[in-house]
Amino acid sequence: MLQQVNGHSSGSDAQGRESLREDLQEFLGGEVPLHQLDDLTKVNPVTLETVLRCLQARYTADTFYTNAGCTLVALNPFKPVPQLYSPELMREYHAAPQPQKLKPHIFTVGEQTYRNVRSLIEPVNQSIVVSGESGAGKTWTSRCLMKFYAVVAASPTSWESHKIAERIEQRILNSNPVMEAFGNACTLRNNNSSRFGKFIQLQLNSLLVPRDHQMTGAAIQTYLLEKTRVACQDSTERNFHIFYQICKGASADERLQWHLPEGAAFSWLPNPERTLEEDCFEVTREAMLHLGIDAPTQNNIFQALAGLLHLGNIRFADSGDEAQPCRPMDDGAVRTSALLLRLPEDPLLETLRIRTIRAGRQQQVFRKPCSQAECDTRRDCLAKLVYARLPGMRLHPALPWFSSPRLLPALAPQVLPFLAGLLDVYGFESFPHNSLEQLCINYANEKLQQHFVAHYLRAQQEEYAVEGLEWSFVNYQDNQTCLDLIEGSPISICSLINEECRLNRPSSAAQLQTRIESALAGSPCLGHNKLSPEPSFVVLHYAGSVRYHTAGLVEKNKDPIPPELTRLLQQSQDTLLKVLFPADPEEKSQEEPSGQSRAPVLTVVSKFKASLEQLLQVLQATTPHYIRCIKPNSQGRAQALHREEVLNQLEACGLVETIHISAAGFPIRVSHRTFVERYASLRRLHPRAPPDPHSPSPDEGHSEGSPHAEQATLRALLQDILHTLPALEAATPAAPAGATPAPVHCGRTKVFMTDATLELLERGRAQVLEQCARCIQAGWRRHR
Ligand code: AD9
Ligand code: MG
Repeated sequence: MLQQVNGHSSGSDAQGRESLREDLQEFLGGEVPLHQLDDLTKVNPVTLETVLRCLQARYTADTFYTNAGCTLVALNPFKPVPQLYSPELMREYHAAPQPQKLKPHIFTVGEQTYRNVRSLIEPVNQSIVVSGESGAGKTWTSRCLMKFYAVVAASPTSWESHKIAERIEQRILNSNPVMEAFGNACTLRNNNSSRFGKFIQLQLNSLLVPRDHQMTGAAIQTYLLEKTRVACQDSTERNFHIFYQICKGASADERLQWHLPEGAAFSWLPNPERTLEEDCFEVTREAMLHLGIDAPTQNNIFQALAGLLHLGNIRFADSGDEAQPCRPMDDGAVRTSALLLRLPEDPLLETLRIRTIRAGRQQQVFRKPCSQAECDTRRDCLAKLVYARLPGMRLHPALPWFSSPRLLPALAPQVLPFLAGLLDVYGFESFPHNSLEQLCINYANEKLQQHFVAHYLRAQQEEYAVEGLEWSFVNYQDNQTCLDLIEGSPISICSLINEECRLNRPSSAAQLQTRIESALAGSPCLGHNKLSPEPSFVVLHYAGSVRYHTAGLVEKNKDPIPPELTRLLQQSQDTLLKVLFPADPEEKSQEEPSGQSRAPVLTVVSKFKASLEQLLQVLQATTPHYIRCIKPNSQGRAQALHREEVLNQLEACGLVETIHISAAGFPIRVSHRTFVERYASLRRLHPRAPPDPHSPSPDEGHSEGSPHAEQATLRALLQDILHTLPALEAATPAAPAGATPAPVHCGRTKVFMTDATLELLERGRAQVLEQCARCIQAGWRRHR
């Protein structure tokens, strides 16, 4: 069997290897059943297959969390597991002397983060990066961690700080349902898909006396809301939850007031018959109230949302004459939306249908009727403009720190504020049709993946230092090439799309495709674009390949806001819209300037890139903790783990690779004792020269039986065994020419080696056993 395993002979190598691994499972820690292996670095050897097998065994045993070195793997249970998130369990992890000794859990990560912040020797800002593909459980995980902090960090000593903590706890917990109602939607991949990224920073103040610390504030930074969804949804998906909530949850009076009769059809409300657990209007209202958004303001918000729904019903028909504006097909929709947004009806219609441009030396103002498509674009733009400013998504400007700043100075003299950040962004996604939104989402995921790999490598270097190993560089899969393709300089996908915006020239989707494909042809991450009916390009992301359609990409990247639209909203009589769109005191930029005098455009992509860089700077200044969410199946079914889907995710996120890196390319790690017990017999094969009588014996200077003496003896035996390796290698019958010597490192407590070294040792051991067996047989024969 070992000959096969050596890989020098047959095509059944893989099977041979596998069976050897199974045989060795016992020796390498296999006494522990797979489902009880808490840490994937203990799976021996670490391969995609063994990691998957371990995760599968644990999933079947309803164990959803597993450590993987400094990462926690979280399998989505797709079913309620309330006992896993109870306040009692939170307190248990919080109170444990060594929470890492408890079962792997997101609370271990939460507690570790909390303790690191609290460390008075060297407190460092911490962050938890939750990643995984769409629907894997990132938002769920972040929500539970916020609850955890609310429970464990809000145990203040004084009444005054108790009041602060209570307020913060309430606000933190209540921000979730509100942000999810306004920023999440049902997509093909997840019924509650986050359509924005969020980075929550909890301010934890270490009080020197007493040694305790409390949550004294929180800030939420949101990233790139997919606002196009307000006005444009795939027929199989839905708009943001909040629209369905108001339509389903409004009282009879409110229905009347908001013009939402039961059964009314709205073109921006696809799939209204589909009811989700997220459609809970009461929860959102209650949470808004806790956040300080009072009932009248809420009423204004919901009325504006209803106004947007009616706005979406406005359709235009071409007048047939370029000089004449398009006709609205339904006056009722115009009237109702104007009424609900408290806008003057005629200016609303005029703004949607007529463009004002300034041109010529005198900058004369011209009024140009819009085409039907332009009218639609302006209508959509108006909706996006309003939606993106509504409180709900924009919690941060209204409530920059949830705690009242007035209360903080009272604590100031003893306060050391540190931050624990929690990042939950939209997961990697690939749909049948992908546009700028997916490009940005996947770009963000590439950036986070790069941060993860870089950090992991660093962390491992530290571990080797502890084990006293000399660091030798391990190749790991870096996604820099893909990032270069997306954001690199001087030419990348982003730069090309931005250039199109800057030049402001008419260019077709097909031209953009050609430009990208010819300028970036050298990138190995630009996929082969097989014949596609629509202009597109393919990017080979770390998590899979995605085809991006180029139609509308440049326009979306410009995200132009015709100044007339803002001006129109400034005329609103609605108290909320008046605050959101204050009148411009200088009455500047009233008309759209002509093409030549256009100021440099700050594109969606460049804004997104800047905010990502800012985020990464924050992350780099923290000690990161990683939670990698895995989606067991794409149907959202409990107790179903689809091997292929999980394998893809494991492969994509480089989990196995990371575990390998964590073993510095030495996936086999055994304690000194285990190693000596198994391979001591090898010394018979190639005995070492007798020790120099003048050199000190291993246990010299230590009393017999002392831990030091035992350790020294072990080390001496270990060296003897390692000494046999070159001879074993030389005796390998078909060692490939120029094969590198079997690498092995002896750390302070463990021996680190590769698969190849393990095989070599095993072969030697088998030889010894064979020799022994022969001797015994010969002895028997002689005896008979
Ligand atoms: V996206 O990138 O925002 O599209 P997420 O955030 O990764 O995605 P989410 O947290 O929304 O996924 O989880 C998807 C669904 O899985 C949830 O709505 C729950 O129904 C389910 N889920 C996730 N984690 C758990 C859990 N720990 N226990 C039970 C869970 N159900
Ligand atoms: Mg989410």
